[in-house]
Amino acid sequence: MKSTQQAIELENKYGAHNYHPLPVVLEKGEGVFVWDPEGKKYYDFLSAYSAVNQGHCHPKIIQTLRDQSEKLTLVSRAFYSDMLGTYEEYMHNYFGYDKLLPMNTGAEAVETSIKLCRKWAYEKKGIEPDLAKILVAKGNFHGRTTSIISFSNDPLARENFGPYTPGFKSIPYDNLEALEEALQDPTVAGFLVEPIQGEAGVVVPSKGYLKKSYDLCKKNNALYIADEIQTGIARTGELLCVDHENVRPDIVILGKALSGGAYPVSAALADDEVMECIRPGEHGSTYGGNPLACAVAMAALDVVKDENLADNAEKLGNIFRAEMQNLITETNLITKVRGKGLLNAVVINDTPESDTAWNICLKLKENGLLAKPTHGNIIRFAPPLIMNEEQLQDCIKIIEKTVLEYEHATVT
Ligand code: IF1
Repeated sequence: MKSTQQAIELENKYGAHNYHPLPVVLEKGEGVFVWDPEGKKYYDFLSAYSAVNQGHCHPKIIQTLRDQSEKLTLVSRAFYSDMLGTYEEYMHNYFGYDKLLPMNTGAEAVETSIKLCRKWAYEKKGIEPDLAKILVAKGNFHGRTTSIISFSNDPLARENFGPYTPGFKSIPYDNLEALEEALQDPTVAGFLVEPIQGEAGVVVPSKGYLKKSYDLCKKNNALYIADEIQTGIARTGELLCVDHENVRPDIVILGKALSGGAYPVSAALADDEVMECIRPGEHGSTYGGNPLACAVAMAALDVVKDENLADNAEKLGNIFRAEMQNLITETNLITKVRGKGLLNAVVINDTPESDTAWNICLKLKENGLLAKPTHGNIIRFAPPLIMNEEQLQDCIKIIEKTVLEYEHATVT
C-alpha cells in the first residue's frame, strides 16, 4: 500500500496537473467516513461534489454493482439489453417524464440537453437554421467540454480554449428582468440554469425565481432546462431542487448521485414533445445506458427513497445553518452561511486572493473533517445525506473548534 506522501508524489509526477487537491489521500470509505493510508478517519464534508449523497460504498448499491457485473456489463446500443428498458420505466415512474436519454458524465448530459433544445427549436418552434440561441446564467458551471466552457465566464475554465461555440447568451443569475428582456428575442430556444449555483459558491436565488423564470420561459415558448446534476437527488431537501417551487422543467439533467458514486451515470429527462426530436444516429454514447449503469442507478435511487434522504437533508440542513449562524456571532472569521438542505457554504472574512479558507480546510482536515474551498474565500459543506443528527453535531463541534482555534492562533 502507498503512503500518503508516496501517493501524492505519484500523482504529481505522472498525472496532468489539472487539479490542486487538499493534501489528503483516501483509500477507504464507508458511509459518512473516509480513511487515509495511515488509518486516520475523516468525516467527508464534500461527498465527491454531491455524488455520494447515499454515503460511501452503500452496501445495497455495491451489492447491485457486484451482482450485475458478474452477469452483463456492456452491450452498446447496437443491441437491446434487458436492463435499459427496465431502468427507463423506473425513471419514468420516479421522476414523471415520458422518456430518458442515458449518458455517463454530467457534461455529456448537459451537451445532450443542448442538442435536444436546438433540435426542438428548429423542428418544433420553427427557428431558422443555425440561429437558435440558448440563454445561460452568469457564474454558471455545467461541465468542461468545449461547448460548455464556451459560455462559462470563469477565466480559468475558458482562457486559451477558443475558438468558442456560438449560440449562447449569458444573462445575470437571479434576475427576472434580464431574463424577460432576453426572451423577447424570437431566436431564443431555451434557458439552461442551475437551481442553485454550486461552483459559484452555493448561490441560492431569491424565493420565487425558479417559478417565475419558468413561467417567463413558457410565456415566450422557450424550453426551461434545469441542471440538477449537483442540486438533484435529495441534496437540497427535495428530490429535485425545482420541487421547492413546484416547477416542472422541460428538460431535467441528472448525474453525480444518480449512481451514488459507484459508477458514472447521467441522464437527460424530457417529455415526448422534446425527446422525439432525436432519432437514430443523431446522438448517443458507447457506455450510455449500459446494464451496469442501469442496475446501479436503480439501486442508488431506491436508497434515496428507502432512507428518506430528502427529509433528512432538509432537517440536518436547518440544524447546520442555525449552528453556523450561532458561530458567526462568536467569530469574525465567518461572515455568512447560505444554502438549502445539505448543500451549504460559509463565506470566510478575507479576500478571494487570501489563503485563509485553504488554511482553515487544512486545520479541519487535521481535526478529522474534509471540506474544500471554492473561489478563494468560500468553504462548501456538503456531507452525505445518510448522516445522522449525532454525527452532524459532532461535525459542527469540529468546525466550531477549528474556526475558533484558527482565529485565536492568528490574532495572538
Ligand atoms: C470538477 C464545481 C461542483 C455541476 C453541474 C454539470 C457538471 C457539474 C451543476 C458536470 C460538475 C463539478 C465537477 C468537478 C467539480 C464540481 C463542482 F466545483 F466545479 F462546481 F460540484 F461544485 N453541472 N461539478 O456541478 O458534471 O461532467 O463533472 O460529471 O472537478 O470539475 P461532470
